[in-house]
Amino acid sequence: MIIATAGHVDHGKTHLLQALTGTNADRLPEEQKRGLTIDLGYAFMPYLSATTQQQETLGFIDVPGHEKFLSNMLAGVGTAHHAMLIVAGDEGMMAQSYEHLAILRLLAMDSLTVVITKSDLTTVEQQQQLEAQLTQLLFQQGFTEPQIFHCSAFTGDGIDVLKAHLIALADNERQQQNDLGFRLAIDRAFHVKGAGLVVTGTALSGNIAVGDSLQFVSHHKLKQGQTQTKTVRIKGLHAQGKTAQTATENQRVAMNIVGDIDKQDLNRGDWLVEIAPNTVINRVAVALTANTNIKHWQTVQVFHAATHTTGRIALLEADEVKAGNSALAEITFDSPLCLAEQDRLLLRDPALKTNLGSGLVIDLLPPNRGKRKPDRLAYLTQRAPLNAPKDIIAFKLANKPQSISELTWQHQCSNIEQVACDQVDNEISQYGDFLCTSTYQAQLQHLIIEKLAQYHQQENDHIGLGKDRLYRIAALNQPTAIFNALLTQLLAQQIIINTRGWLHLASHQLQLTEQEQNYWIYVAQMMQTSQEPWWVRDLANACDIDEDELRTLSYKLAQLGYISAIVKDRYVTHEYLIHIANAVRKHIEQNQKLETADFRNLSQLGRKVAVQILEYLDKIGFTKRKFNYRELRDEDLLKG
Ligand SMILES: Nc1nc2c(ncn2[C@@H]2O[C@H](COP(=O)(O)OP(=O)(O)O)[C@@H](O)[C@H]2O)c(=O)[nH]1
Ligand SMILES: [Mg+2]
Repeated sequence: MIIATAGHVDHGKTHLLQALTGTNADRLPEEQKRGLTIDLGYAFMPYLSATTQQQETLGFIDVPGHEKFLSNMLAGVGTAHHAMLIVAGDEGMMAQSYEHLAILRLLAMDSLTVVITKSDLTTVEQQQQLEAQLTQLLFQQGFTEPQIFHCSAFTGDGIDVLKAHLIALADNERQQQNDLGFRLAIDRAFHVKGAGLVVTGTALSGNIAVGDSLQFVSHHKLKQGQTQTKTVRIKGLHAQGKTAQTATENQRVAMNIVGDIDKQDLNRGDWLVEIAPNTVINRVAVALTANTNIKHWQTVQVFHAATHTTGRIALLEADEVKAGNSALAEITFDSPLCLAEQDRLLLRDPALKTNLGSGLVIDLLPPNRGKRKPDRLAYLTQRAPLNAPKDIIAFKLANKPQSISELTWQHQCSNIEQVACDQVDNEISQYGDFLCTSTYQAQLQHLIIEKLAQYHQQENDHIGLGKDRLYRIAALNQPTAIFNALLTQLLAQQIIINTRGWLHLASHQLQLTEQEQNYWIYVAQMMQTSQEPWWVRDLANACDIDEDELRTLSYKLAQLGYISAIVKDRYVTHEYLIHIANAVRKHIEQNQKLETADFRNLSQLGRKVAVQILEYLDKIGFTKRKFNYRELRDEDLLKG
């Protein structure tokens, strides 16, 4: 376990840690000369655990109290789950005591221990008075069970009682979730003679052992838009200040690493992780807790773990959030952060130097559009109170199919399939990288059938449509792997039929009467006499059939897929279409594109009718128009 200190400058934080651990955490020469903490310091306290009956170690991060070094203070408390607020008994609460207390509240520390120190300088009455004042203040701030201790670093008064409390706290720490990926927020890097590069930091989650490999995520590289990570190997480890073979979450860790990496590549706030994000995170959705009034599009400083950036808050529900309230928001970063879901961001006003609030990350990939649409807000409202990864994953799956690789880094969890299957009542199927519930599959199949029926109603002169186009109208933005699998099922069940490459409902199947069949043989022969598409009127004249009668027959022939209307009333035979499609396919395969002039050459058609056919091929989704040329869109269509 790690406990971070907090409190006003000169209130005795560093001396208290020395009394608890014997270590002076002010390690920089300048700090020792000035007696002032500037950067983070570290100290360790060995103890015998009552639960494990083993020698364990409690780690401390000592932070500077001076407001000038607040970003260092935040890098310290940003990675710890437990804090100790230290207040000098002779001075009481001062500016940074209040400020740090607000930060600890906003970061939702698992525990807060309050220590009134320098008891050798105060009377018992003074101590009792301050304790009463603090109890009230803490209660107002939402700390319902404040633990307040009195001690002196000079006389040792109260140190043993405080120690016993901290040990009990460590022994009761929440059960570790060992299936999470290892994450280390780097705070220092240096060279050790003979060993090489060493980095230190706080392990936020997971386990690691000597010999393991990790991915180095650099904020500098993220800024340049690079998500590519570098692999490093762990040559040696220190956990909680001692040589170790393994290290685990909530420990201070020092690692001797090897890899294609130099000390100057490493900066405070960078990461060593087991599972790196595969995308740059520039914008996230958060559950916002406001500490002051917050306005829409306000500029903010964003602190995360041991790093920080600037950005803006987009409020999703109103133009302003009042102090003390919660709201849904998006935060856009000026430079990307390496985040996981449920990470907490501290938000400060860069100009006023106040704590604006905090944001709990609830969506790492918010949609580009419709961030304030009612269904999006409803989704976020339901998502916000969920805590455990298994509950969040179940919720996401109930909403839509999920990519396993995305869930893996979003939740830093390497056995997503297992978690998903254990949790969701609904049966889960896997299609490629996607997981999907049976309810969702049923919904999507239903939608495919519904869209196809609609299509039949609207385009009653055509038998059906190609797979690509059906995907676009029925399963917009859904994973193609799932769509393909479901379509295959529908085809196998003969709910959907594939006739000459056209997909249509089984119910949408016609048959020609004997007379119509005879007409069709005759019409088909006539159509073969010309390479040009036929207008119904011309065809009726040529075949000597009543024009209206032929028009009705043509609809039916088109529904059956024998002929196709390239524009209203103008038809080509299916064979002709395949012949044209083959020529187009071949041309595009050889030349990557097809221009109108090329098409006229290969079809030997006049300009007007050539354009009609080209536009028809676009409409059915065989080709796609770009500028003045065309590319293939669904090359499986019209194969004969
Ligand atoms: N009398 C007394 N002085 C203390 C005690 N703890 C710290 N101090 C003094 O308070 C000053 C600030 O202590 P320090 O630990 O550096 O405070 P920090 O800035 O909160 O880390 C130093 O001059 C210490 O000698 C204490 O328990 N009793
Ligand atoms: Mg200090």
